[in-house]
Amino acid sequence: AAKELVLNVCMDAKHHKTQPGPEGALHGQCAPWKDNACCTAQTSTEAHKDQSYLYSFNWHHCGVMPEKCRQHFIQDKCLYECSPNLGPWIQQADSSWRRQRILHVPLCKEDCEQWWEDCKDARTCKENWHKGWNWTTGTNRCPRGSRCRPFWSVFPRPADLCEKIWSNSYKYTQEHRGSGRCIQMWFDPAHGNPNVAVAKFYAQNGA
Ligand code: FOL
Repeated sequence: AAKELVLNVCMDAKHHKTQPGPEGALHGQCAPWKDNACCTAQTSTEAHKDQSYLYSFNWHHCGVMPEKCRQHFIQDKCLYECSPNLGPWIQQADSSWRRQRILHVPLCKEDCEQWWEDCKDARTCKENWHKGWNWTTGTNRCPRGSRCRPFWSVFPRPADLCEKIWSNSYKYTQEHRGSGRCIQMWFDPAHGNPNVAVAKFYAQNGA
């Protein structure tokens, strides 16, 4: 009985709906979640903007982020804001801006590796993007003493990127897309949402 409590839920965070449900239309890369989502249409639109009101977060803090890399950050934002299938990994966060967070979501190997591949030449000054920025201008800038370096240097392996950038929201796994054992950031909604079965599996077998 306890396992149902973590299925089909939204985390109690900054912009999430209290319960998942259909959203006529979601914007761009968030569209796959429209039949059952934790994000509103407005949040899905904001997830595509460079300096959205969601977190005032600037992807271009070390020069313009290449488009192919930016798409992965948009997809990460869509999964984070819209997915109703992250329940097994929701934890209390009790930070200033959210009561709950996700921890150790098992990301499919290919999704992590493609993210790293498409971002390896982008630049950043920080390994953990949750903390330690200079916010004096209202958006995040590199803190004193940090230097802009390529992602391949800040995150030598794909696991370093996927795990460290959002404080272990994700866990890098050896599980493959379509296996039912890992969460996909990218999916084709024509075949339904593959993460429904993944949440069920981990609710039953332990996250
Ligand atoms: N994507 C995923 N997968 N997991 C996440 O947890 C996640 N979180 C965000 C975006 N995408 C995500 C939210 N991003 C700050 C910085 C980034 C951010 C939200 C807030 C921020 O205000 N940082 C302050 C510290 C704030 C505090 O902890 O009190 C800083 O010091 O820079």
